[in-house]
Amino acid sequence: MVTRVVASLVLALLAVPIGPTISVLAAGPATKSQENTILATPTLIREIQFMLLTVGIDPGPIDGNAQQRTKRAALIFQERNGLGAFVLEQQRPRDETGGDTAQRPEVPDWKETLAQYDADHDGRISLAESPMKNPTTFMEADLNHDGYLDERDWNFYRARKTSQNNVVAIRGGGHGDVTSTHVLWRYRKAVPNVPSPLLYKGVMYLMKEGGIFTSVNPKNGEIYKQARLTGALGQYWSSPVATDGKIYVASEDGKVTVISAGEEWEIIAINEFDEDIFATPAIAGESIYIRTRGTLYRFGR
Ligand SMILES: [Ca+2]
Ligand SMILES: [Ca+2]
Repeated sequence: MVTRVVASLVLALLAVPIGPTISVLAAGPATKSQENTILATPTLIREIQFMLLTVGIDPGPIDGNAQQRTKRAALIFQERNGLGAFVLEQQRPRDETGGDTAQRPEVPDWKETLAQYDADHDGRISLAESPMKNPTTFMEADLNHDGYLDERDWNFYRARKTSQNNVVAIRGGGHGDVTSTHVLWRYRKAVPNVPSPLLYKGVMYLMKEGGIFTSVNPKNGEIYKQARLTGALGQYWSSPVATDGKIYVASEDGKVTVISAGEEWEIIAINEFDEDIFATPAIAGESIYIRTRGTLYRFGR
């Protein structure tokens, strides 16, 4: 029985296409020199979690989330079975909005869309006619929820899909369209999707997914320093915060990196938590609060 389960887990692990490295985790000793990643859907992760539990390696909750304990358990399993060390990662749904310059999708205008997809020529696009494979995408685009996409729906959808991620500095004041008069600068590379920029003591900081940290001159958008946070790569959802000359960034993998603030920032320390972190750390008085998936920590002097 156990042998069969082990064999099926081996198959499950090996059957998953191995994508390019999206993060290097230090979840266990076996991963230090490995950069390979298994991208898995929640269903497959749940399956793997269940099988890990069956063979006596605690994967944490059977919830389809590739969290720290699951990743670690998968590594232990691989190590025990001489499978190499592939880090388990959650396959994220494709981002439907915007992107860096090179990733922008092409979306035809309304006229072209009608010509291409309006099969019954009623001047609107039904779900069946639409090029959207995911019904949720269609429903989100259908702003007035009448079950059809009209020109207004499509123009919103198109604007959202083809929007370009950028940081824009805009001078205050002005009326109406101030694009040509008040836009001071734009910055387009390595722009974070979720984490907010941080402005601290005259320097702006950007925490980009993958672990790219950038200090920017807020006066002209020029980069002072851009580098990977070696040892704390991976996904970032929380925003950087700062106090007392130091910046704190928390990765999904549960690594909180302390960085010396300044144009030429440096990593001071990387602290590892056992659980995923999605929340931005909070600073209140002399305390820093860090919330992981299941625990709230307070650190003080
Ligand atoms: Ca139609
Ligand atoms: Ca509609």
